[in-house]
Order: sequence, then C-alpha cells, then structure tokens
Amino acid sequence: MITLAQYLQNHANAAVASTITTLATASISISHLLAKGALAGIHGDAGGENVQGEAQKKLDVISNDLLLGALTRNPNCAGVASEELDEISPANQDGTVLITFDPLDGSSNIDINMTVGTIFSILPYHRVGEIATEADFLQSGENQLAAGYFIYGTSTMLALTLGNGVAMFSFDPNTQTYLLINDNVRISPTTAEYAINASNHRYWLAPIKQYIDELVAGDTGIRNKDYNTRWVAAMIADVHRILIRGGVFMYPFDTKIAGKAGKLRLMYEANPMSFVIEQAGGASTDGVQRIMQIQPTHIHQRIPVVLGATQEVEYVRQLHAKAGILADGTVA
Ligand code: FDP
Repeated sequence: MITLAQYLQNHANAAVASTITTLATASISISHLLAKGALAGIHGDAGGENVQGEAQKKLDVISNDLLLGALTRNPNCAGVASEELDEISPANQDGTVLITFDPLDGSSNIDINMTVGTIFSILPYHRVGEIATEADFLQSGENQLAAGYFIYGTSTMLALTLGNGVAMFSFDPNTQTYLLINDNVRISPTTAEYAINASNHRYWLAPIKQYIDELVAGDTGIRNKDYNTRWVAAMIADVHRILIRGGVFMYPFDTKIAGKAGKLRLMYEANPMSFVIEQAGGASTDGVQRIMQIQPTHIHQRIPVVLGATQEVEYVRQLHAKAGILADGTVA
C-alpha cells in the first residue's frame, strides 16, 4: 500500500510535503491521547476561554500546543494561526508557507467519547525573509496550497487535497503510518441526507427556512422524495460523512447572536473544508457567494456555510438570490 510519505513525495512540493508530515506526526500524538481518554486526564475543561469566548477543553489546549510547537519548529513554516490563539503566531522568516488550523473541531464531543478532528489549511507566504503578520494570512481560500483534516473516529483517517482531487488515508496502528485507501474521493451531486441544527429554525433567513421546510415535507411536498437528517454536531464528522456517502451540510446565517454572521470560522474551518469538498466534486457557498472567493478581513472571521452535493448547494444559492439576500444577511 502507498504510505502518506510516498504519496507526498509524488504529489507535493517539498515545503508542503514537510508541513503535512509535521501535521500528521502531531495528529498521531493527538490520536494516542484520545485513545487513552479519561485515563490520560484529558477530559473536562481547561479553565480558560478561547478568543471566541468558548470554554477550552483540556485536549483543545494540548492539541493546540502540540501542533503549534511542531509547526513552528518546521523551517518551512512562516507562521501559524489557530482557533485557540487570539493572535497569529509568526514562526520562521525564511519559511514559505502559512498554516491555519482548528486543533480539535467538535471538542464538545470529547467528553462523550465521540468523533473529533483536526482541520488544517496551508497558504503560500509572500514575504519570505520578513516576520509574518495577520495580514499575510488574509488570503482567499482559492490561494490554498493544500487542506484537509485528521478525523479521530472509530479509526483515525486523513482526508487531503493538494488541489488535484481528494485522497483518503487510514492510520495503521501497527506501522504507525497513514496508508492511502482512496486516491479519488467523489461526492454525488444529489442526495437524500442533510445536516443542520434545526433548533435554530426561528433564527434562519427565509431561504433556509423554505429549503429545510421543503426537505422536511419529503414526498408530501414539492421534492417528492423523503430526506434524512444527520447531525453529529462536529463539522468534521458531518463533512466526513458527506465525503464518504454524500449529503449537504449547513451552518447558515442566523440571527441568534447579533453581529455573528454564522458560527463557523472562515480561515480554519470553512475554507479548508470547502477546498476538500470542491476537489471531491461538491460545492460550497455562504448562501450568496462561493466561500473560497471570499476575501477574509479577520483571522477569526465567522461565515455561514452550505456545502456538499452540488445540486443542493446551487439550489440553496438560488433561493438566496431570489430573495435578494446580500453577503451580510440583509435583503437588497
Ligand atoms: P464545536 O462548537 O463543538 O466546536 O466549530 C464549531 C462546531 O463545533 C462545529 O464543529 C459544529 O458543526 C458546530 O459547532 C455545532 O454547533 P451546534 O452546537 O449548534 O450544534
């Protein structure tokens, strides 16, 4: 079987290959800690809050430290941005890549022994020789050199795109290596499964309310077919399911918290997942525009997300367009 190292040697440039190898090594440590669970003393809160005002779990903090330490020691890495760090962390001036990551997505799942994962995005660094700043990270998703996620589920896996399709790897505990199991992951343009936190229904904009109401009506409505809801409440797990068997995932614009344009973060959740989904033949929008074309304004920027089966994503985008919804959720 082809190892991750062999795959990277054949498909990635040296800096990207080295960065992904560093990420993979850290992911193996995180996976070992998760496997030990309560015995490693990793359950429960760490006592602090991240920049988003969310309680940090012990393993959020440990995973963040592991990734941050490993990446900043890699000479290719010019800087790192993480969900768990208020500010970006500059690294090696002579590095050529920037890395953004969510060290442990779905962290509310840790204590209940459910799936979590690490999401990453690799961007080019354009000011080699100088110290990286936040402005260097604010590149649209189209600039990503590579992106993917390590998912710690019943087994540990890696989904990776280098901009030429999506490859899936499975971690082999015997050899402690990632092995290629699918070099061309594809998503069906149609589906009968959708993922959304329906308890937010009253906060959604009209197009999402209409869309979900149509799906819920199933074969009694205009869709003439029944749909299933699936919601793990960890983006990583919901997106992974979509990569494996199709579907559409939504965390749309809502009015629940004033001033927040959605829940998910553009730079280390929406962009990398959009890159993976698009490279597998799916689509991704914030309802108004393609997510990977959005010019970021802030490293921790939040964004509405609708991604997965192309026909469904396009339908949702059309509903927004017909309703005259603008990027900020207001009506034209
Ligand atoms: P979490 O709050 O556990 O970190 O990253 C945000 C996220 O998880 C996503 O992974 C997940 O899809 C979503 O939030 C879950 O939101 P709800 O609590 O509204 O279900």
